[in-house]
Amino acid sequence: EQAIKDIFTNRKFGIFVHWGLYSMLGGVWKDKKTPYIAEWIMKRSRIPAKEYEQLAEKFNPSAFDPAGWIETVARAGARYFVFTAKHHDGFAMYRSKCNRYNVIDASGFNIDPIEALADQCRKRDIKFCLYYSQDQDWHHPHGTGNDWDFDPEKKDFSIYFEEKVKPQVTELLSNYGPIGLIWFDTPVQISRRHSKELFELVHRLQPDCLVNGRLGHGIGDYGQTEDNDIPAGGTGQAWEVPATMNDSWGYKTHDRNWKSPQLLLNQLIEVISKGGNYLLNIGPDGIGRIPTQSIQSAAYIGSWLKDNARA
Ligand code: JFZ
Repeated sequence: EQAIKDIFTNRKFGIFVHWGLYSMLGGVWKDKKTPYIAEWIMKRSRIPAKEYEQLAEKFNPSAFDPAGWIETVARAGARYFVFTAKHHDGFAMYRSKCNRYNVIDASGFNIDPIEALADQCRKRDIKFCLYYSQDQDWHHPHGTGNDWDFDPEKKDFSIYFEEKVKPQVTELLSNYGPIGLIWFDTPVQISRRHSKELFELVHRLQPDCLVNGRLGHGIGDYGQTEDNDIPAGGTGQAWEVPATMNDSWGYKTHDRNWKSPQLLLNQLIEVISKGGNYLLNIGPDGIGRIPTQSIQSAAYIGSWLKDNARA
């Protein structure tokens, strides 16, 4: 109740960040530009896991600036922040002790982005939250979605769930202080029993951490609309609209279809006036730079809020 009240009554507006190995590709693999959302490039281009893994070795985001990123979030007037701890590619963007395929152990980079971002959020009273792909995992032999390296017939979701999902969600909820909400996504294979178990695990570790509506089987603490989709409202339930500034979540070099700052502000006002929360995405590039358009839109929204909305 308190948690719902905090994020869905008081905070209302969040910034989402999709950042991972896919950001290094910007939607381009071997000179071929993917027409799809850029964080899906491993699957769309059927990149062998062994080859995709090599991106980790080259991961060295010299422009990663946690204070600057959260400055942008604060400037936008956003009051919560959701970061991709692990997307469908299976790569953990934090120090994971239970799986070596993570930013500390598999790359030369020695900063834990989650630790750094959580610290910055705490300093500015921005609620720190995480995205975790609990079902699709294209790197784990038993995760969902990779049928070019691993035979789906031979998969056992429970193995992946026990050796990766539960331990990683446990780490994430144990090592970084209070987490406002955890954003699960694209339930496909996950059974009701597994969804329920994960829901209970989250609440056992952090009773105040909310679970979004994409864990699977209708389990969760609040509703999720389709991406960029704004419902009529009036349900009395907490709901959230995830939205992008262009047509991709992960950084995509050739996506120039940026929504104008005015349009994004209109969306935010429409969603919030109908009772929802607005979660607006930014996709920094592989070295950690936030696209100029995103910085400008964030500043535009924030200055309007400052002038027109009373806290
Ligand atoms: C998912 C992810 O596959 C995608 O990469 C991104 O992280 C996005 C935020 O979430 O994509 C979805 C999931 C659900 C819907 C649309 C895209 N939906 O319900 O319309």
